[in-house]
Amino acid sequence: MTVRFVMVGGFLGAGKTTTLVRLARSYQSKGQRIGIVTNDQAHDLVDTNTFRAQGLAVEEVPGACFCCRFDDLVGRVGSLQTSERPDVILAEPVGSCTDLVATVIQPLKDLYGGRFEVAPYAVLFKPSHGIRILKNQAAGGFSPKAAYIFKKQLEEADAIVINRIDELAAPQIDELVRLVSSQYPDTPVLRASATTGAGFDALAELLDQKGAFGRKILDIDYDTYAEGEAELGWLNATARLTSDKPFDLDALLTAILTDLADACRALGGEVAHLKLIGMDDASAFAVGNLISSDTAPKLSLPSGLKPQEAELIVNARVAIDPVVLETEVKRAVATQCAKLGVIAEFRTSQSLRPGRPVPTHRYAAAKQ
Ligand SMILES: Nc1nc2c(ncn2[C@@H]2O[C@H](COP(=O)(O)OP(=O)(O)O)[C@@H](O)[C@H]2O)c(=O)[nH]1
Ligand SMILES: [Mg+2]
Repeated sequence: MTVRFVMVGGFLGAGKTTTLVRLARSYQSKGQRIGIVTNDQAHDLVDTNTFRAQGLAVEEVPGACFCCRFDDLVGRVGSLQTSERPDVILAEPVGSCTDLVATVIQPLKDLYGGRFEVAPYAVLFKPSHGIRILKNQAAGGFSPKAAYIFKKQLEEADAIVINRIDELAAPQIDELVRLVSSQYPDTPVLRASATTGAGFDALAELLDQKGAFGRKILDIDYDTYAEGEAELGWLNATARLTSDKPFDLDALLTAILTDLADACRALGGEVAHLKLIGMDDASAFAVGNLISSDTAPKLSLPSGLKPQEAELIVNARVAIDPVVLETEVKRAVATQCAKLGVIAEFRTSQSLRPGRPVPTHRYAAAKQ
């Protein structure tokens, strides 16, 4: 039996995880079984835990992007097929990855056509950085090479989905559609909000289409791509939080995000995405996010929890030296925990610059 493979792309913090949770619920409401595959350059993913905490079956491909871990991707999907017998696989690639049509979609169609039916490739547009990048305003706070990745992600899309329309006024949305359409004239542009669900009927309809999709092979310079990706500092860490009295988990996550945002701003490093998940021992959880240096931290999934013990996972992607980022994360967590009488004991910590992407397969032309 073939399984529908739905991958949704987009830059760091564009709304992929939120979108996939919403799509998962929509497929489930139609009686379809789903499985999710997450992906990151490092281990201990906030996203994996965010999906799992919401009762969704998830496997992860850590350590490099799907394109460089293609066989792992197929293997993880195979595990989900055994355990979940899904009708639909939802896949979330790393938000700094591009060239996915040539390295993931085409190989899946060509080598595993009997197993997978690949959906059109939708890419989410992140307004907070995207408007500045498409208007060539100082690369949206990033370097021109990181902005290059952002643009390439949109170029290979079968459809560009302007996300977060709930935060924009109607004339701003219209202007944004014109901006995107003028630079990607052959690509349909959808308007959506992963938070409210606006535009999701159209997105679901698009993803159900069959035909000549996933065929836009990029003309891409891997040196620029690799250098752009390597400009981002990456930090994944886990910590055990303990206190002799109940503490406000939501307030703690917000305080850590605010502290880190201030620190990154002072260091001059644009935030691509900071995300935190705090989980108590009964699997209740809170998620906090910051998606750029000029937007406010947000508790995207508040918990109302007052635990005495919790697990904290921090995933940070910021345009600064990863060693500095790691130091700042540990300082911010310790400082904000101390204010609430909480002791933070770091268990794991991985900081890195993403390595040069070396895809397992790369199709120079579309075969399927
Ligand atoms: N207001 C608003 N926030 C959103 C929307 N989609 C995602 N977010 C928030 O943006 C942040 C990043 O979203 P996430 O799904 O983790 O992005 P990802 O990095 O692409 O997976 C989270 O705080 C989400 O709650 C949206 O449509 N509207
Ligand atoms: Mg995500």
